[in-house]
Amino acid sequence: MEHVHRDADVQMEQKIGAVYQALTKQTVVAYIRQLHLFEATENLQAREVGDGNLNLVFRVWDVQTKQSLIVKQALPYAKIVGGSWPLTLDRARIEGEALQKEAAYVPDLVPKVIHMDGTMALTVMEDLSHCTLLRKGLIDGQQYPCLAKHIGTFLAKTLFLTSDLALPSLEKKAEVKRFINPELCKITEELIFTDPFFAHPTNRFPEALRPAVEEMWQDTLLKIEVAQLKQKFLTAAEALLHGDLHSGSVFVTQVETKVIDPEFAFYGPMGFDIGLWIANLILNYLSQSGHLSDEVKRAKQQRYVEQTITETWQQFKLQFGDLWESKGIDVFLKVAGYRLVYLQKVWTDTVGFAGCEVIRRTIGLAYVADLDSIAKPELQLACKQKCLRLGADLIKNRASIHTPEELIERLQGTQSSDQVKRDASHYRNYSPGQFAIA
Ligand code: SR1
Ligand code: MG
Repeated sequence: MEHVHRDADVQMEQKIGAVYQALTKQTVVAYIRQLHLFEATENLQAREVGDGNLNLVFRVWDVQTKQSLIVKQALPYAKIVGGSWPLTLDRARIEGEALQKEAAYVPDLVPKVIHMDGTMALTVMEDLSHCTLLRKGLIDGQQYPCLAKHIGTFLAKTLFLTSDLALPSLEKKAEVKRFINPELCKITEELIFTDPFFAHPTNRFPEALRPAVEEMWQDTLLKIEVAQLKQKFLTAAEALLHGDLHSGSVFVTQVETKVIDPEFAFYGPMGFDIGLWIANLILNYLSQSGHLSDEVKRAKQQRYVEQTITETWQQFKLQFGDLWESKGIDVFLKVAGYRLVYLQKVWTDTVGFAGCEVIRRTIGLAYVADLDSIAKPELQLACKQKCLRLGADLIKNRASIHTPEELIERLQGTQSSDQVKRDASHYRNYSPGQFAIA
């Protein structure tokens, strides 16, 4: 009888993978069995562990040996919305190839790819369950001493070495072509650079925030600046970007940093990756009055986030400069002063893109736990109000925010206790219905 079951298993395993099908925790085990990645396959178990917006993520492990791995599979639609938002499966190829590309430059800072399957739109990779998702760690008030150095390194190497600064022209154009990613770029064009700045149905925010949001929608000067940032995102093929470098795309321990999820990878402006990274640190910073009520602890955690912003840029600048000297190929790289001008332009873009990300994470479709898990509604609204103000400030004034220190001054400016108290007491007058997300 048992051999009949085994034959049926084998037949099912042979079928899985022949054509695309979304995996379940049963079929993922059958799929993994046929790859012979585990020493033995009788005791495999699987669990869906994905909490992202787009994909299925399974952890598969051997109950006996504890050996484990991760299977990430693209669905033919955006999971956050459902079947009404179809989405290309090619993003799994992009993600796998981007991870391999990054591994060539920063092998210790990305998960190891074990297997890729274009038909099933999946990547099998190293299990990082011993790490914490950075967003969660930061919300919980944790600090990670190596983080800024690691992310600065990741950014400097991946951005410099994939750009025209380091690659011969034909090779770089071939990479632009390989990483053309129109459908995922369109998500960013809409969700970061368009919808939050207009009355669009994808936006989601509490009614009580409407006056502040509508005021922002009236701000023509802001819109002109956002339009220019969007234009840059649409056209500036400077380097191979991660494309979605937020704190939910980073796993950490006290000594390790792993950047995951580059399915949005494409050739775009360098400041976009750095800006998203800094924006998500800012979102955490601005949320802390909703999480840490102890003022001393909060001040300490905010200093840590400030340092992480400054150190990331310092590391990026330092390592980008070293690569400029050692790996640069364009003759203009030897012209005195060009490096400073180049980096200043990347910084200005960074500040503007950070502003757009802060705003869209506050009122757009893809919200963040930093803000949305703040339990007291009036505090959550006060924090969101600060995010809107600072986001618009960064976008409009990016050309006069010359350094991370100047950015941090603006960040600290949002914390004036008078302002926070004024915002919170203002929202205390709202009825419960107005706190609900529309
Ligand atoms: C429909 S996807 C929404 C967001 O999730 C991804 O992580 C990206 O940030 C995207 O903008
Ligand atoms: Mg993601």
